[in-house]
Amino acid sequence: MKPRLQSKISLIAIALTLMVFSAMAISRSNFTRQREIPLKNIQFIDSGDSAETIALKASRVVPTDRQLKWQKRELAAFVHFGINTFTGKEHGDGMEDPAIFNPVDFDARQWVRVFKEAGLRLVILTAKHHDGFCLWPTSTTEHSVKRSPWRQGKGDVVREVAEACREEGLDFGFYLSPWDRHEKTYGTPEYNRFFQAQLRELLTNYGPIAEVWFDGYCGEGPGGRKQVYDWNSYYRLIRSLQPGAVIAIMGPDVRWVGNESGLARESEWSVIPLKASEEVLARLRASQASIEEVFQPEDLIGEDLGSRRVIAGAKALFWYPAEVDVSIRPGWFYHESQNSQVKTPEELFEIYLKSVGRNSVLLLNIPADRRGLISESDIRSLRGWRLLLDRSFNEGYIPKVEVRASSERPGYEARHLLAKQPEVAWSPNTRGKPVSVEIFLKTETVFDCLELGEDISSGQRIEEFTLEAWKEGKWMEIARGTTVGYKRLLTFRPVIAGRVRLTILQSRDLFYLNRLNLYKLAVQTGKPGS
Ligand code: FUL
Repeated sequence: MKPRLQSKISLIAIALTLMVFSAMAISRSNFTRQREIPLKNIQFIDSGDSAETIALKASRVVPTDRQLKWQKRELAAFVHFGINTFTGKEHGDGMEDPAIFNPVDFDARQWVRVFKEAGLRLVILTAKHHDGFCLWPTSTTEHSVKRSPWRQGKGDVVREVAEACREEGLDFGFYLSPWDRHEKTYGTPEYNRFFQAQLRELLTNYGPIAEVWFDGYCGEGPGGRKQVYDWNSYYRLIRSLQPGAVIAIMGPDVRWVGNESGLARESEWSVIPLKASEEVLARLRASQASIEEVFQPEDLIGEDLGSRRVIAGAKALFWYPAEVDVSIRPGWFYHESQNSQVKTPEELFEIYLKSVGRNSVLLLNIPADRRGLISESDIRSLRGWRLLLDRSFNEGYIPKVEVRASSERPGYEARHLLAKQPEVAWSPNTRGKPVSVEIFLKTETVFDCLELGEDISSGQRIEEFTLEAWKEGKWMEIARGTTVGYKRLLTFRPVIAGRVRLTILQSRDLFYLNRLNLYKLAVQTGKPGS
């Protein structure tokens, strides 16, 4: 070889080596940067962020402590009770005479005992509905229990329910309708001060409040006036007086699932875009404002709120989980005529699968009747429902004897999944390709439901998975899903097998799976893959 050619070749070799090394350095620094994205309640997207970086940022959005506590309760009771209970209406017009409110056998302890027995862990009471009648002796208006014959005008429904909850170990929260058809100041700035005063009373006089529920309904008040609600002032007040309370629906902590029929989405993301102006986002990012100072509520009813396609266009991502509110009866309030239309235990079970089983919290409305009690028909359904839940998720649990994963990280081994509710999650050590875990059952058994869960204190990361059963010498797919989140239940036609395989086909980063169980349900759900 000629010396000149030789030196040319060595120059090219040096250049190539340098290129390879710098590419390795860049990819290593990218990797380090990605690993360094801290876990946060809000992540901001930069204009140059790739789809991969956005997915990584999404994987690092986590709930606040109050959101985590709220999610772990899974089940809550909603109680619509008030003037409508006595008029038979769903929406009062604010002209009702307080004298008609007289629940002669009122017993909050009966309510709470019934709810506790059903497994509900929080009670949300309609302290004031759209008609403006207050269930507590407020100093803000005369339109309250004070002017009713009940307990000679000395009663306080809010106090009795809050105390009964405390006695039984349930949490307490309230619904306070911003729309007020009785209050004369409605539709003027004065009304915001009136509403704040009502909030202040409820937030200071009744012990710890776990949830404040703001209805989105903004109807007309006296003279056809509409109110411009000063949401941010309400949020600030709640945070200052009850920092542990989540603000739901028209608030920044918990979103409305988008329907009142007990149905969450098949793909229910708790990480979704935070919509706000550039200026607001800049202030949030610079910690010059907090979320409660700038959050503007809106109804999110679209089918896809958080897929990669949706987050690709986001400027910021935040943790905003879904709550499913649905009534045990056709109406929200008690109507005797609907006693034969109370949802059956089977219907409630189906709702459970499609709400709690789809990464949401179920807020089940059980209205008190005119006596001030939960009626017998509703109690019967709740008891039947609890029986089905216990028979399915306790007696129907299929024991596991061995677990083998294709990939696992020290400290997050798949064997933890042998427990029904592991303390430690399984997490793989390989990114970007499918990983699977094989489960060996004690014996060949019939099952028809898969339960999965992610440790959401590390975010929601799983995007696609399949479940297969080992049948006649080969793997057969029996279920397929997208999101998991806090809890995912998938039902399918009964399968007999002794060995199954869960494959996580795609995730936004290394995931933390902390629940993998199989069950034989006490109810035939009919449809596969719900
Ligand atoms: C709606 C209200 O108009 C209903 O009466 C009920 O309170 C429901 C939970 O929210 O917006």
